[in-house]
Amino acid sequence: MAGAAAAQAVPADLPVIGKPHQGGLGFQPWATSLAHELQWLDGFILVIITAIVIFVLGLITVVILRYNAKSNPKPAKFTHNTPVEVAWTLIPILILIVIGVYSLPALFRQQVIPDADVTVKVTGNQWYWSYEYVDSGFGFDSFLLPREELASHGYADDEYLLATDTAVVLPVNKTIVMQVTGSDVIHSWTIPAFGVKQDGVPGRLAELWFKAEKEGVYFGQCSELCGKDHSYMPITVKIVSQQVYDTWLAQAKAQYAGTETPVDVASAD
Ligand SMILES: [Cu+2]
Repeated sequence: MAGAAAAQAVPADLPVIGKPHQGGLGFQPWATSLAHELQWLDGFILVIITAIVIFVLGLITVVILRYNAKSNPKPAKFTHNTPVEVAWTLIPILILIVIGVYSLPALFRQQVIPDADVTVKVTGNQWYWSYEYVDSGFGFDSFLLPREELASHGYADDEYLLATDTAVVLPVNKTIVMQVTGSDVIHSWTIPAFGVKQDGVPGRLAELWFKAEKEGVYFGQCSELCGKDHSYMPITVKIVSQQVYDTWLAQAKAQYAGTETPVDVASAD
């Protein structure tokens, strides 16, 4: 069957990297500089807020112990203390500036879209994703794999609700730009390990970019509540070597030629 042709170009032993784990608390391993940066930023801000929480708890403890009615029967009556007020205004401003100095450049690196090596338009539909390889003139839809079809597509049992029948295949270490939109309601396309998430809004074309540094399988899920099957429209991305990508691309062009799935946003109901 021609349908399996392109998928066969992708090695079956691709490591699964971007996947949630039972009981997991931290981030998925990062696979792009964007994800690395935002995970670092998360740790950095965690240190700051932990220090603030400990400091405030300390102050409250001092007040409880030293200024309760028993140990301080005659309370002071003053209402202002200028040096303290200046300090509690300036110090938070300084903390916010420090956070801004590190977080704003990270934000700009996500939002300034570089020139793409590969551009893919992704459209959220109720309830599946459509992908168009706009440089190559083909596209395909991507549906949730039912439990009983996971094994035949090379996925593990616990990848139910993550694996799709057709995966987005992209080359490693190349700048990928995803143009994200929606055909009916707002959806949101994300791959946590890439540090990207973008709402797909009907009538608008938003963009996100990433450069994945590790070959592997990465999963995401629609992240904007979009109706009754919102939880059943996962995202599967396979990052492969340029050589494998070229083979896949040639076969995908043949397989999906003429099945481009342009979305007429104006007529969406
Ligand atoms: Cu959704």
